[in-house]
Amino acid sequence: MSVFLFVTPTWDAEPWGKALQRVAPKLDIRVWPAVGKVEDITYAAAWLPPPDELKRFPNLKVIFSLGAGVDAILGDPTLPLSIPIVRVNDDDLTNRMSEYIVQHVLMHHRQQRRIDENQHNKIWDPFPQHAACAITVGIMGLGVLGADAARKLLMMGFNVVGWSRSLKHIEGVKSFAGASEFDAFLGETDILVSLLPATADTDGIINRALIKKLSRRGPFGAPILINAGRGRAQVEDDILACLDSGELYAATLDVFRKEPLPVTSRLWSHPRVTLTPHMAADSDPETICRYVYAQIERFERGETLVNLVDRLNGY
Ligand code: NDP
Ligand code: OXD
Repeated sequence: MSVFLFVTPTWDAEPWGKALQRVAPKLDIRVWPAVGKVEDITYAAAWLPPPDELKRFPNLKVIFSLGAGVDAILGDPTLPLSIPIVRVNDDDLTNRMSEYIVQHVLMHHRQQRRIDENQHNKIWDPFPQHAACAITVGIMGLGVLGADAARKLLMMGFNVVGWSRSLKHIEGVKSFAGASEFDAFLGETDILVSLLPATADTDGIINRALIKKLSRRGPFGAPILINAGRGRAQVEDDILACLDSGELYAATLDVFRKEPLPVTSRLWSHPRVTLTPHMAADSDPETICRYVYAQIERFERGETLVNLVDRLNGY
């Protein structure tokens, strides 16, 4: 008998439980912390689980991350290595992320903040606009989300380059890979988009040294940063210092080292920062529950799980 547990301390689990029950009416579904007997639990789906929680279930067969990022789950060092972790790879979430990336690239490109300020001050100023092809968007993390955003930005007319650990072949996108090609990638990038996972290798990668290596040939004379990957990749004091000095023209940040972002952070009020509260790409309960249950059915038929997390690489 399979028993499924949702562990989502920061989310309202009710819509998730209801959605899974619609998909799998006979499944015994429990919602943390009302776990019942720990031996019963065979599958768990988690978002920001409390440390040490998932190791409590001796019969746990698979863990499903309710997001594409798995750093919060992998951050628990007590998690048994033998339990496979499946992450979200789903068109709905991917489309939402691409919407966010396209929206913010366009927002900077079309100088929407300046237009809003002019409207606020009742200033009629049809300032000149440049073409999308005058800008190169560089995407760090050319995985599921980065590749989709790259294709959609190409359709808008931007030049697109990408950087990942392994070389990618996406039509129209110049691809760079690994540490040896990082500086060349940065040197071509006017708008840097980070869709990197949080791992030991990406921790603090968006720092002043990186920002200094970005292109200054773009129409704004200084680069722009969009981070919708993970906050741990950014050094927030460096970003603020670069915005103050003009080394960075502007930034859109969806993710932060500490979430919620403390009210004392200067990022809240910096005139060149657009800030969103980790909402670039929501996970939709109905869609994700269908995805999760389809994987459970595969697993119970003895087939392989897909979109497994590589525990060694950390994503
Ligand atoms: P993927 O695993 O498909 O892609 C990750 C990409 O990052 C891969 O291209 C990988 O390279 C690259 N990468 C990882 N480590 C390095 C490194 N050290 N150097 C260079 N490249 C590296 O993940 P997704 O695209 O599905 O998601 C990306 C991230 O987006 C998630 O991990 C999550 O943190 C974040 N996210 C944020 C959301 C939000 O609402 N803000 C919503 C959903 C996700 P390679 O291909 O060679 O392995
Ligand atoms: C995710 C997220 O990883 O929403 O899916 O951040």
